Amino acid sequence: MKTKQLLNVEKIRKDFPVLSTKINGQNLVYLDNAATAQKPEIVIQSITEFYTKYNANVHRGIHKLSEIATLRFELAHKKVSEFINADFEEIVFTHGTTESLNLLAYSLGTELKTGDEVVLTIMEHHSNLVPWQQMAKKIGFKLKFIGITSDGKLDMAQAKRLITENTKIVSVVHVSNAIGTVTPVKELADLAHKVGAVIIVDAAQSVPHMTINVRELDCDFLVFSGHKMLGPTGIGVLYGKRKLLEKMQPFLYGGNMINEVKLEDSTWANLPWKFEAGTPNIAGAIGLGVAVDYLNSIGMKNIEAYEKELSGYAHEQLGKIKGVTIYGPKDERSCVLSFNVEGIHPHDISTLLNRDGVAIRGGHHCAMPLMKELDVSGTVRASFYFYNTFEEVDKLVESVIKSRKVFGYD
Ligand code: C6P
Repeated sequence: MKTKQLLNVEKIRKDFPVLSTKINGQNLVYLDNAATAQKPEIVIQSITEFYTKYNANVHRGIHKLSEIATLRFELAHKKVSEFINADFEEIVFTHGTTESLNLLAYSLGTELKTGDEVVLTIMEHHSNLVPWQQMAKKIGFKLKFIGITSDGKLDMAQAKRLITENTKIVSVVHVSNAIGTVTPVKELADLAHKVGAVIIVDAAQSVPHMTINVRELDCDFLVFSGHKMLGPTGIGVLYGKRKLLEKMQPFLYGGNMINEVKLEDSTWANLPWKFEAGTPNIAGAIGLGVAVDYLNSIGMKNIEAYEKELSGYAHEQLGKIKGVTIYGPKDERSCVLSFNVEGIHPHDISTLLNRDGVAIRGGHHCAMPLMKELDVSGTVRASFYFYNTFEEVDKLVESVIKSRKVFGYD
């Protein structure tokens, strides 16, 4: 086992109440962080505090509680905007990545016409595929897909061929939730901009794990979910370049997003409120702001470096087990590790690992086209976060070896 520790993980783990849970009499080994991350005590407390001390609606009442709630809600916007180096007006709160992508597919897709092309990758999560399919059927634009190379990287040679004068939108996953591939977003942004297209980045699996600077990436839109980065469920983010958000039509209409309403027509509020119709998830937003504070206190650079070591170690150890195939690239990868054990279905591995208290995900990971490309029905996926330890990787490895024995393999 490696001893190098870039973070004081033992201390960090004390901040996460759920990590001391026992499963089947064993210590929980939580390796399903790509599905959702655990929450530190301060995030949980911030939500309780909102409901116990200053619960009120935002942007409406003149009373004291509403004033506090509004200030804290807007502070959460500010924290998130600074976290990715965006301006305050460029951050819209949604319910999550899925809603952000639906908003973009609808609002941008409506502006397209027959013959226009939208370029995706075959690695997309269903939430960056199905909305585009539906809009393509309605509007008549075409979908094109960038494939992957035999070593699991995005096929950039194909990307260069597919992004043409007909391309209006490029929408790509930053880190594959299914095989951990990191896509070269800046290079794709340059290709898209050269032909006058906009680029959308699904950053659900990157924002929690690495420093994201939207100005450096030069992406036009970037979306992510709060719950994968220590925040609560039901809160997510849509970043958009100000000039593009200003031009875009709202997706949802109603209270909070208007400037003036007459019987026959209405005008819209300023950014970002134009895209936040109705009562928002106030507690969720405040919790996300506190999650951002927590991540900053650890340092995204430290998180990235530690996770690289940890998942590298897992890659190396799992790779030594007979019958194990690991998917995705060896380098330029994130801390999502997808594998299969010859002769054993991913769901069976998940069940056996659960007996040992090891929580992983088995299945298609909402990326069915990618599974088809890999010629598998699904994979076993261990996904790490900075509170995971090298001992937990050892436990995962032991448990996989044990599972093989249960199935009669030596
Ligand atoms: N992936 C996983 O186990 P929501 O559900 O809206 O918070 O996020 C959707 C989503 C979009 N893009 C990517 C790359 C994702 O990984 C996810 C969520 C989870 O992999 C649940 S399927």
